[in-house]
Amino acid sequence: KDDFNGVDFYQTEALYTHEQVLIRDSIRSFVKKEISPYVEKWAQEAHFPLDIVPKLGKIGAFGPQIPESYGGGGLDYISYGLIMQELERGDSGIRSTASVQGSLVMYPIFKFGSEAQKSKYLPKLATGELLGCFGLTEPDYGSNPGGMVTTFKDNGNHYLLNGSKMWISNSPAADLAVVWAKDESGRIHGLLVEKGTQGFTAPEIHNKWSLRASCTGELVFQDAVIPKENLLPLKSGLGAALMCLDAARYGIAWGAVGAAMDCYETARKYALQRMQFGKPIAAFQLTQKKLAEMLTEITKAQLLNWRLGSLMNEGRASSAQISMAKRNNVSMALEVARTSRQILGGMGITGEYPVMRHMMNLESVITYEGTHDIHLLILGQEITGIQAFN
Ligand code: TGC
Ligand code: FAD
Repeated sequence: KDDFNGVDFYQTEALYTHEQVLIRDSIRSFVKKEISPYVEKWAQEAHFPLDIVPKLGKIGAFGPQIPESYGGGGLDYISYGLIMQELERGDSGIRSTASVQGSLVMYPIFKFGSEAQKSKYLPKLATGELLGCFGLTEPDYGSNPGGMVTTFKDNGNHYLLNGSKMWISNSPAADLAVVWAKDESGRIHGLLVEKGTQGFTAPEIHNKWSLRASCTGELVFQDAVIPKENLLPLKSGLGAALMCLDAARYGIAWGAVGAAMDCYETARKYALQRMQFGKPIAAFQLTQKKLAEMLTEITKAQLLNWRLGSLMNEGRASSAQISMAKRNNVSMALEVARTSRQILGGMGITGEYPVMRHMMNLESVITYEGTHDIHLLILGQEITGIQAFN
């Protein structure tokens, strides 16, 4: 039974408004009812539960920060963060589905799309009637997306798109892909590619040990026929794609804390029950050290998130601040998951407990949306003014 009741050593709840607490609690209840009872089975069977998509839409998990007039939740950034925290407390793959839909598909259409594109896609994406994906990474261009070789060219009344994208969350199940590709002059643009488009396929990537309850795939374009009205008209360049990443990375900074809280709580409860040498293992100093350090790191990450969320609400957060939070919190969560797994001993490797699943999921989370080291280099550039990527 999922009896999770939060981890809040520094009473951060007092920093939230009444509405933010209500939103958090409603997502927490949703996770207990719709995710926790099933997620272990989904992960063990590498099953993406497509029917969760409209349910996520119904609870407002898609585009919470997008105005209500465009189908979003019209919420502030702390509410958005708390939604991601609670979803990832359930599973990083479920949070991924929500991150991609809201921050990587709805956000670029909202920010860079025409009114016709917004009214055609945003309401259906918000309810989960349509599922989207975001294609930036390519087989040979991961950390360096600016080098991408996917291109499109003018072919009369439409474009022809050629190339491929790799590691795309949701892609095999998606109805719509936001794809980043270069025009004939080498400028990057976003294009909306619908499922069923001639020359377009989205094969699934199998045999993942991570994010097994989320589907991941490729996007393959062979003279794919893209109507001209599907180009996102209001911004081009790599910066447009990176703006979407900022929105998603912010959500991940919160989500990772959710996974860490679940691992910590599981380890704390287990340590109090598990007897060795005639005592609960929680009575040993080494276990207490592990628990105390985990709680300290979770608390620091919660405060970092709250402050970052406040800056986001004021429109004052920088990309480097978002990078610091994504990098710190995901790395923290992975360390908490590994330590929790040790506290659980052999039981820690089984699906009886959520810890190993979170740990394996977080290996993707520390890689996608910019790897741990790429975020360090973003911070290095911010500190020194010197770019050390190449
Ligand atoms: P660089 O020359 O630094 O920048 C190119 C242009 O972009 C502007 N810019 C930004 N704009 C908005 N937000 C940001 N965070 C920005 N960072 C840079 C920049 O000012 C410039 O503008 P302009 O007008 O001068 O052209 O670009 P670079 O090629 O040197 O690369 C910089 C680097 C390495 C930081 C960037 O490429 C990067 O972040 N790489 C990591 C790639 C990445 O994060 N990929 C994620 C793919 S999506 C994904 O993983 C989804 S997982 C989803 C899930 O399941 O949850
Ligand atoms: P590489 O870029 O090849 O990096 C390999 C290693 O080299 C890393 O440790 C990296 O830090 C290091 N490295 C690279 N460059 C430097 C440098 N300059 N200095 C120091 N070290 C460096 N992408 C999308 O577009 N959309 C998605 O929906 C999406 N979903 C994903 C889902 C999953 C499950 C996974 C695993 C990935 C997903 N990605 C997605 C791709 C993800 O963003 C990339 O995996 C990530 O950006 C890293 O790219 P790469 O895997 O090619 O690694």
